[in-house]
Amino acid sequence: MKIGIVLYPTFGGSGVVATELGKSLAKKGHKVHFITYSQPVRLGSFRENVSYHEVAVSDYPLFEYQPYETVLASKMVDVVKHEGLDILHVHYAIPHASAAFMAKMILKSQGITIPFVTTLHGTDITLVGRDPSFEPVITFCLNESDAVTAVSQSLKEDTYKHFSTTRHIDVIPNFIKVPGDFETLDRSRRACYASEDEFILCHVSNFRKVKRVEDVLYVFQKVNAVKPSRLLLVGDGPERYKLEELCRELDLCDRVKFLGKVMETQHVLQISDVFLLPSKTESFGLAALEAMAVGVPVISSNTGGIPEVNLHGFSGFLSNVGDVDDMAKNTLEILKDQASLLRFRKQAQDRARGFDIDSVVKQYEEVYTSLLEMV
Ligand code: GMT
Repeated sequence: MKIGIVLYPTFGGSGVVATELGKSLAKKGHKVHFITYSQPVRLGSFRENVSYHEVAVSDYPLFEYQPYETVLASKMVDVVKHEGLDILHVHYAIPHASAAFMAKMILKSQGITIPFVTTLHGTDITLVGRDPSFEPVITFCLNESDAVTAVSQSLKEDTYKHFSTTRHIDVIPNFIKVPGDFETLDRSRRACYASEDEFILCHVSNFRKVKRVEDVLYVFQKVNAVKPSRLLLVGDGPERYKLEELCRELDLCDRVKFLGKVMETQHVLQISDVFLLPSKTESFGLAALEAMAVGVPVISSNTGGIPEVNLHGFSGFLSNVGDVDDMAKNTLEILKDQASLLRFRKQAQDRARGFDIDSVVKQYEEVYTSLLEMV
């Protein structure tokens, strides 16, 4: 198949899922065309069956806001026509689904039929999408997409709750390639961040309000008071400055390291003992799955789709949003002795195996095939 993938090229979960999906489809022999405004961060170097088409928006002085959606739709038309695409798969509803609809209509007027799949990732429905200024467009796009997928059952239910649509939504979860047994992974860099008797707690996100990274600091403070530990914070975003201030207030600066945007988060995760994800809302929690895949148990909130990934008492623990006392208590339960930590590490990795990339990518291929059979 020739597949066009439209995505946000950044470190965000939707971009990571879209890029890894495209890479995996290309490995299976499909021709994959990424369409977005800059090279996707996880795409890496030159690879077979993969092309990247840049959407370049000119900076006309007339426009206060550049019309990205229009340029994107034009680029989709161009790539579909000249590369002979069979299907478009857009990740994140805004503005990718509406641009895809426009491209589809333009192509139809030229006698070309192209179905498009919209994958909902979370904030496009739970935060941004609920903004009344977007609602009519999103509802329309959900109804007009040839197929809609959501990354968790919880996101599917949220979509029905917030938008007046009854269209069918397939749940296709985030996925991961589990590397070898966690005990064989290289932990030598651990010594750079912690002494042998200290634990390493870790958090990875885009430091937006919804991630509640301040709770990570509060949990860390409580854990560190009982078991000397270090905290590694990966990522960057709007809350970073406030978090640095909070670190100073809590007198934790010498124990907390802000690592910034790290390309290969696996390297940080595999030297960690516990991963913290206290989000206010989270449609799936890809960051937690990435931690579990390298044998790191997860302390998380019990919101959105997280309980579909992190199993309470097995791959980690779940607490109510904001309940930092419970999160700290649960972290200490995991860290209480080596046997407990080892058990949780093994269980976390076992749980991650349920989201194996090969079986999940097959589910997307099935959606494509069923649409192409209808064309
Ligand atoms: O988590 C973010 O803020 C990034 C966001 C995105 O849209 O890129 O991630 C969303 O999509 C991921 C991939 O499907 C999910 O694993 C995340 O849970 C989801 N984030 C939220 O729902 C807050």
